[in-house]
Amino acid sequence: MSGFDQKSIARGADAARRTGEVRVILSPEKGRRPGLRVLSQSTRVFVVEDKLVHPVREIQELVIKLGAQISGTSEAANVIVTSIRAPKRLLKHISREDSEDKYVVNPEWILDSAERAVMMDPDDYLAFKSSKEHVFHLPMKRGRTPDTEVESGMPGPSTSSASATRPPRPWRDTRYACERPSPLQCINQGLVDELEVIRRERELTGDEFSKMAYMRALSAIKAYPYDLSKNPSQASKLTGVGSKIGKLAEQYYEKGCIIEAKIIRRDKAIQTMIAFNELYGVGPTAARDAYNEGCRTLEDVIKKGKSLGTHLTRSESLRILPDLQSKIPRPEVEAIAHLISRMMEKIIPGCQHTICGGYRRGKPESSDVDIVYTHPDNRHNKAALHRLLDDLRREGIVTHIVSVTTPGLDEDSTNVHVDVAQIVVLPPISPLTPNPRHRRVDIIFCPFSVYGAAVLGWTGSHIFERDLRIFCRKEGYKFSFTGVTRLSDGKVLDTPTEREIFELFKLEWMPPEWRNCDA
Ligand code: TTP
Ligand code: MG
Repeated sequence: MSGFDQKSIARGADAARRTGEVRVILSPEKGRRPGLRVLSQSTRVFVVEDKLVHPVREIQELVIKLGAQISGTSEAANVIVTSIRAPKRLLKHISREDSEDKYVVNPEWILDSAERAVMMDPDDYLAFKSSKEHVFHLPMKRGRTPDTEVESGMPGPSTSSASATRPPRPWRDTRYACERPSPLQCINQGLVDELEVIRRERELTGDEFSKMAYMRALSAIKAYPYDLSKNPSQASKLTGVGSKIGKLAEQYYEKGCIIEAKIIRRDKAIQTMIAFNELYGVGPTAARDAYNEGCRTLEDVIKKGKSLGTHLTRSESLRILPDLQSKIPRPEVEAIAHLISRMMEKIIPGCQHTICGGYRRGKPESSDVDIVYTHPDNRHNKAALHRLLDDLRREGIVTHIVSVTTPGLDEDSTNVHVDVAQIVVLPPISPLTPNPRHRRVDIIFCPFSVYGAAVLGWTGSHIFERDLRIFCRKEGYKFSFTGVTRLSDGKVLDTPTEREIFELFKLEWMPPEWRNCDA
């Protein structure tokens, strides 16, 4: 049981003690994955030395050998290993909070995991019963009710289109998410939610490779319209699901959960980073950096100037934070779009618009409002959005303009002039919003010639968009919400409607309600 340098363990532990870092990577060769991954990489173990029968180094080495990490402090760990059976004695080594909130298990958890070559359920190895109910849970996906019973292939609760109730075509095992009808809630949603917990952890801890593997797998399962509980081994046969995630699917149907996801759900560090990540303007990397720099509350993050770009003052950010964190029900999305569109109509009559984003895909609640505008007469284009913002500000509807950009310089864009404004609005008092809240709104104004691309690009979901871009490259085009470029001659094609783009790419039409390829 060797190959691990004692000094590196001590160094990692010291570093963790100093920085309180979440991730302490202690593999023998930097960047190399352990050959045997029995425990998961998201598992960070702190070993309490007192009363241990085995030398602490041996236990630590075994933890690393099995693919998990050693934490130098109990604070940085999500599993605490101890032979102590008396809670009072344990409190000499770790805080009460850690003893109550984290998995505190006996060393047999590791030894049995090693012997059986599978991560054992820490709930079966608790050092003692905690008197406290565990309070940390990953927030469920926006607008989702936990454990909702769903009928196979029901796309979502709220769309008006008749196509919404039935998949547009029979299921086929295909590689690209944009070819697979994917409902808002699928028949195997419980499994998808568990895999999403792990995907999110990989995203927040910066493991891009593993994140992509979970993303592809959960997206393939999201589209699979048959009940996997009847045949769990079927999961690994789906394109995009490897044998490792296939095994996790089997574990899910055997045990009712994925053990790694269970540990992550109770991981306060991950919960905290998720909360940071949900702040406007804080990506997964910034969330991780903020945590590693010692931020523990949203206020800490805002004080560090990490949220909402640099456009709002600290006190402003804190004041409107609770509003921005709350989700927007569909009727309010519609009311906000109506309000803005009425003003747009006054500026340039004859404008067209589509409410895109999650709303268009049928989500019952959204975190923002995404509206794409156009006008058949191109003369109106350039000033339209700026005039709209002036009017909205004058009426007191816009409270903050976070950014106004004209994409075009980055390599993903065409040279087509498209304006994008990220704003915060405060709708007027009305029967629908007797206590109005600040809401985030993205407004896109594009030429009529690329309206289809803009609507398609802003409808999502993210995985749908990602695979759409890969799919269209295969067909000889580059897709962006600023237009479709033919790669052979660099020409930006006229795509005033979404359907033209599907036809161009030889892609079967996908109704928006069936583009929910993310968890
Ligand atoms: P979002 O508003 O970020 O996401 P959403 O509307 O799907 O969900 P919600 O607002 O409720 O959280 O973006 C809208 C769509 O635009 C998104 O589904 C896909 C597309 N999009 C990208 O493809 N890439 C991006 O970087 C962004 C910001 C959006
Ligand atoms: Mg949105």
